[in-house]
Amino acid sequence: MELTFEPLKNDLLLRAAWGQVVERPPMWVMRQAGRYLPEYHEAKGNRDFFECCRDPEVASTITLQPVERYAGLIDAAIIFSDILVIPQAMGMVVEMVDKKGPHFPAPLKNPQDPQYGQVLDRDVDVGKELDYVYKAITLTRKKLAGQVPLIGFCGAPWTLFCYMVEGGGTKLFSQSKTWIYRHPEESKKLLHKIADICVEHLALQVRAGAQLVMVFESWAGELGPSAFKEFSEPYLRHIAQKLPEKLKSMGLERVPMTVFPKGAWYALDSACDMGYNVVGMDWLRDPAEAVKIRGSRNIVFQGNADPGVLYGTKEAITKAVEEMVRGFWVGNKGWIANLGHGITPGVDPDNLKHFFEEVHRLTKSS
Ligand code: 1CP
Repeated sequence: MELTFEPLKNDLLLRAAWGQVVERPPMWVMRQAGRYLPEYHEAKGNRDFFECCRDPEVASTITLQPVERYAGLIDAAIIFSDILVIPQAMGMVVEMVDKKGPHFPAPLKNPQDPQYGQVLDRDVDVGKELDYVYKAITLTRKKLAGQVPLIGFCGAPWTLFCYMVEGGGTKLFSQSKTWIYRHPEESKKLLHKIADICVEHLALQVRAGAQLVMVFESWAGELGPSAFKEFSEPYLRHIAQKLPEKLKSMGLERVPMTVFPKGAWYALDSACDMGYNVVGMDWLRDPAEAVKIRGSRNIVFQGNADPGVLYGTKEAITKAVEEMVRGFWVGNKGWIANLGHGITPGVDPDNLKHFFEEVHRLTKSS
């Protein structure tokens, strides 16, 4: 059964993501609903992060904040949730420690850890475990009333695997590397299990009202080219292949799919052939070079200014936008303007406004 919502007044993001010629590039930024916004802190109060995710009213309010603040400039909303809801649905405890980030009190130590078997054997009822995400999406679609499309997302298997074995953020990735280089087969079993849950979670987000889905492979760049081929790419491909099949079986239309293999600059060429419509890119890649690598393929790029430029002057921001426009904006298609990673805490929200205005100014007449 397909839910119905008010028709979109601004469908620029969806047209661009399908590879169509558009009047200007759509714009949004990763982590746009978050800590740099004073209204985010106000809405969150002293509530726990995951408590906010689980409350559809709060989650939808926070999702809408950047859409309201940047009305007329921003072309998408992204549901306020987190990639770590999947490990939670798989039975793991994840806490969000203020100012520190995610913490798993009991990460998966090794394949002999009884928890590893339990996580693998568990029959996860995603619809039940993550029902609050779908409720938040449906409520957000209603509140958006067609202003802009709503993006759903999940973490990619390799990135989620890292959190599940490290127990939180890490610089060394020592546990993740121990797993893949000592226990490759056991690692792959877990990656496969996560990938199937990703498909299910994305499909249910689409059923609830998500109009584009994005897969965040934030730790792709921790893998070298051959390890990426072995431990990340197969699972990204699995998601891109299975999601449309799953949607079809549920009687739902396809939605555009984005993959963001952060840091895996060597994999750009193969990322263009993984079955996604949009490939997200960090700031280590020159836009014009990326366009050359893409060649004639009908793939859309998303990115890629250094998020740190928003700490800079207005002139520095303008220069960063000019570089993107020069490299990415060819033939009025193939680009969704964004940063190369999430917007960071401490950025002045007016600098993001300037970023959006400059994209607008530099592309509207071309
Ligand atoms: O506007 C949005 O994008 C909001 C939705 C959103 C998304 C897409 C949040 C809210 N998190 C994410 C994805 C996410 N979460 C990623 C992938 C994108 C990326 O690479 O940045 C990752 C790696 C996480 C894990 C996570 N959650 C971290 C990173 C920790 C680390 O290892 O460096 C952190 C700090 C969080 C908490 C979180 N998630 C979202 C917000 C707004 C916050 C901050 C919570 C707070 O302190 O209030």
